[in-house]
Amino acid sequence: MSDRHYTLFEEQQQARGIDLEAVKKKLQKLQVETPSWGFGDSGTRFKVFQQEGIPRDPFEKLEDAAQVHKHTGSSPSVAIHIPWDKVDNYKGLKAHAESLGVSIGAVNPNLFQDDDYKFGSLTNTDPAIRRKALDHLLECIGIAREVDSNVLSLWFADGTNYPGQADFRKRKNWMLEGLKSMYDELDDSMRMLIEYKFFEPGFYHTDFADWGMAFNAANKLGSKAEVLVDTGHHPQATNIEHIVAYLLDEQKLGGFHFNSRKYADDDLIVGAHDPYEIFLILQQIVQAEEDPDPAVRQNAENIAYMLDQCHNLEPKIPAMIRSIENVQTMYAKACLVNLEELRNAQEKQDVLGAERAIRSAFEADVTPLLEAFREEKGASVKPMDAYRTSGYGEKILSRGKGGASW
Ligand code: LRH
Ligand code: MN
Ligand code: MN
Repeated sequence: MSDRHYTLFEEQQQARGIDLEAVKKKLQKLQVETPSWGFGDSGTRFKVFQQEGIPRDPFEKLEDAAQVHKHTGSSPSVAIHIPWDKVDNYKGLKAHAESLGVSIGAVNPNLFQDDDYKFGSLTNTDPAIRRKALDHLLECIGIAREVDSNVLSLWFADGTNYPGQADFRKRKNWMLEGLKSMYDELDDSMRMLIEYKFFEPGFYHTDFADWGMAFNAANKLGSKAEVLVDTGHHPQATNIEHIVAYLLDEQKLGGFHFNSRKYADDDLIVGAHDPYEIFLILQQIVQAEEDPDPAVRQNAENIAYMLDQCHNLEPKIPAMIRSIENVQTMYAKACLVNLEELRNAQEKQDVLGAERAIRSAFEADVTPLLEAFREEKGASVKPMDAYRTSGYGEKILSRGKGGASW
């Protein structure tokens, strides 16, 4: 993209009342974590296809994640999942990340792949299993300390398949009891994010089925507990941006797992289906970043942005790059809404004017802005192309097939 394109774009945006230098500063701050598990083999319940060149251990997953950061300049941390990323020496894993120019981000306990958790983890009727689940959560706090992470990201598969299978209220209380014991062990700098999902693997009820349940638990626990919104975890047509605005207003929005879906928890590349949805979510955040209330602004500044995607068919590293590009694109567009114009239209109850204020930003082509931003940052101007021609994809083929999978 030439300087001429950027200059023209800047003039057009200035005429709309938008300062592109301010937008670039905001883009600079946007950091999106990649998930270690998104670099491993994955699939559906029907088949996990093995790809060539998949990382064989957590160290190689970090190496692949570092490539995403190298080209996008915006994904400097990597979430880990325990025990998928279990190693003997977490300090060594941290040092390896640092040597690659990335760091370890959220630590995700795994309470869904052990036979003992068939009927629940923290919600199991058996106190010994509840204790085992709590011990794993505490182990993960210890791992977070070792890798210098301050985010514990919690998702519970706990749920049931049939009416009458379990006592909802007993489980609710066991869940809260376990989380409280975990909460009490967090360091002051740490926070725990509670992720909800309306179904799967439970096909009848899930203990944290929606944002209200996660929000209620986070409120009962205290200021170090917040809600995590995975964009794939809602019934069809849920207004996620409304949930996001509500949580921001309550200062309880802890983080995101971004991904795209058409039907259920599809874990596809961000923005692949309904890019307008991710734009509208990010637009609520941009509004909160400019809110007169400092508490709302502070929540907006502290959101942990993460990808949570699993690729069945496509190569992993470029899929991750595409998602980061798509988040950046939608965030850049969200920053192009003229908030004064929007507020004026809202005050005047000018429905069409307000809708136009939002829509006109979505329709802008932000390529010149993103390319200028990346160039200034020293990242690749065209991350996907740069990765494809870098030779890294060919180099890792020597790892062969049969890498890490879950
Ligand atoms: C559950 C989920 C959760 C898990 C991840 C692998 O569907 O979104 O975040 O940790 O997938
Ligand atoms: Mn998730
Ligand atoms: Mn999910």
